Amino acid sequence: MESALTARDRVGVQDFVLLENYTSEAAFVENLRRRFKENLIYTYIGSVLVSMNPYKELEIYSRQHMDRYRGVSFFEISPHIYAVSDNAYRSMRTERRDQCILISGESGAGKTEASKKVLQYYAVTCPASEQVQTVKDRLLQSNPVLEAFGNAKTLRNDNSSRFGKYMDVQFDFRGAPVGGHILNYLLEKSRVVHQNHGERNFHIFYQLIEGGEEDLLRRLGLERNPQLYQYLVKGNCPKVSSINDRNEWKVVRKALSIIGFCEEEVEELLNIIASVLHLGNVHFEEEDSGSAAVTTETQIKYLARLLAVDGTLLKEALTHKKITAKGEELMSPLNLEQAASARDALSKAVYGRTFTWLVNKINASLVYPTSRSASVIGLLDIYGFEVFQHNSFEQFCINYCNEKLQQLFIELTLKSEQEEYESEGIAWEPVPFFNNKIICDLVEEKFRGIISILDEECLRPGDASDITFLEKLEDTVGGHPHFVTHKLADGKVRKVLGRDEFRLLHYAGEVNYSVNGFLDKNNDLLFRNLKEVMCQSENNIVTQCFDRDELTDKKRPETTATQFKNSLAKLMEILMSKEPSYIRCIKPNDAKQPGRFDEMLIRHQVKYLGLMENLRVRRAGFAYRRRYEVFLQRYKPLCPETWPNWDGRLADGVSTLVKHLGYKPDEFKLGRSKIFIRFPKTLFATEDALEVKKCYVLSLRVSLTAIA
Ligand code: AOV
Ligand code: MG
Repeated sequence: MESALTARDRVGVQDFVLLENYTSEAAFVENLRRRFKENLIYTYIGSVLVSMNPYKELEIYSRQHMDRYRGVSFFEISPHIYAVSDNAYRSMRTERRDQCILISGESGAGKTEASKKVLQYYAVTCPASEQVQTVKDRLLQSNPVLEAFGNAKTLRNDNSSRFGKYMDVQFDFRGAPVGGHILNYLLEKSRVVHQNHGERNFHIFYQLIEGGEEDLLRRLGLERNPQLYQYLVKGNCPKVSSINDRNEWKVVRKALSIIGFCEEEVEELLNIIASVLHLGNVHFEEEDSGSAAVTTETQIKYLARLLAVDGTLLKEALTHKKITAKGEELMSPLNLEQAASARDALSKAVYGRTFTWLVNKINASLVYPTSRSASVIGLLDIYGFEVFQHNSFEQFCINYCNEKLQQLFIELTLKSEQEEYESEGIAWEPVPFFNNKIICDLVEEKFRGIISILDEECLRPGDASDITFLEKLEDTVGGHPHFVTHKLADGKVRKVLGRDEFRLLHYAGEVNYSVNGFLDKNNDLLFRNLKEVMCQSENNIVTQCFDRDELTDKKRPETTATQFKNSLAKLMEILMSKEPSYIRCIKPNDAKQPGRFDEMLIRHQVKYLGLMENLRVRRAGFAYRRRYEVFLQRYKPLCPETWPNWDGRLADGVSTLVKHLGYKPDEFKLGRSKIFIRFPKTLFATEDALEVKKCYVLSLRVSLTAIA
């Protein structure tokens, strides 16, 4: 029999708090390496789950695996995402408290896959009735739909989420899922009209073109060749080896009907998707006067049909801007560049609003009027921190969102740890850590944060531009320790940064942002006459997306960044009101390859995710804590007074047990409901004693059988 110690040597420890050398980052990474080699992708830091992306299918998600984790205490069995899911579920049931599962990690680390595993676990293991089965199916099927419309291939991840998603799963008093609700955050709309080299547009476009039936494509006026569409060729990457667009198309079609889309709605939805491709192929030429004229009549014809709008009006709106001068409305012609950007603005608006419509539609299908939700488990899956060669407004928003999530992690892990010591009546030794609040403030602070300054430039009439925005940043936050531009204090220039760039020192690393496009993207304007045309559409989805009230509303809409900031603030409130569980995802290599353990990359993530501090906090006082009943149940065979049953108070039983085991006073503390054990070796010794005892009983049984 392999001794406990050699097994530990081979596969590492399943909880980092058991590491002898727990302050050593090298030991931490070595433990990850050992486990990763054995395909053990999950490891705990106390109750936090660290998950390594295996980049291959592992046989650990079967029904049997799910059953193994049901109702089992966290530390009794090897770490798994199902244990975290089950633990949250049980806390919700027993304590009647809303839960949330926060999944973080950089782009490609495995967040979306993790969130799907959690949802599957609930769908499979929770009690069901016929009606609940429909809810479960719809909850599950919302994923392929939203991924088709909201995910895309980037350089970091072939299936990268380009929107943030928070999903409430609602349970009734029996613990059956009875509904759900999704909140979506800032879709990366710019991808509709432009992709960087090696990247793609949203999956749905390729799925439709590759998988759409012949007569469907004919109706939509589409050819089965993505290369023919301007909006699909920018990244020069029509095919991805890990993606089968044709199969995905079938999956998405089926999912749409399970969610409850009727044929007409699917048709109207696809009309919109096709119209975006046609819009991309609308070209302009310059007339003698310098103004733009549409040269692609066929596209306009298709657009008029698919969007159910007046073609002539649309053509005019694409090349003119309505202005009001002295109470009179005038059509002022656009030049080539302006017309192209009006066209792209329309594409982005149409796609972005349709995406929001889709989320609302899914939400409506997840409401069951007859069922009452008792409590919820929220699942957060956002876009991960990302750095490219070229980073713009989108990366700025995405990375800011990750700062906020990290901030929440810091606050809640430290806070809850402190609270636990307090409520158990145990003295606490604080641990120093980097608090990224300073970076959140730099971005979001009122009046002098980056977003405020950006808004100010967006509102300022006159010569405001991306460059004046950068200058204003230099004036206002130039001295901030996490903000850098090419200007040095002594008037010299820093060569590594361009004149149109600023650098933020994020918790997860440095990112250089190019300010080009910041103002436009933040304003996100769509000319009024284009809106008017869309409001007259007879496509039901378009009508719901473009509300007439918008035309009469004189108030300036909030800027993109401010909307995002406010929605994140609301999200933080929602999350704070729930009991959190954490899944911290780590990406093992940049090549998306199985079996590759890139130490540098992993070390960096361990560092910025604050895992070492997390561990230190967990260990600062006591490495291990167990509820009295759990501790007693497991170790009572080791003491004649507690075996087979202890009738007295639990605390006294535990006290008797540890006295018998010879625990020294500095090795443990007894709280109100839990025993706290300072050193892992104490618990190891107790575990080993239990092992010996079991072996002894076993061998005794064997020899007795032999005698008989
Ligand atoms: P992300 O959500 O964290 O990135 P994903 O969850 O999309 O990352 O994972 C990226 C890819 O890694 C997936 O498409 C799978 O191929 C693989 N993968 C991840 N987790 C597992 C797993 N548990 N088992 C097998 N393969 C896995 V981003 O949305 O880009 O921030 O923005
Ligand atoms: Mg994702």
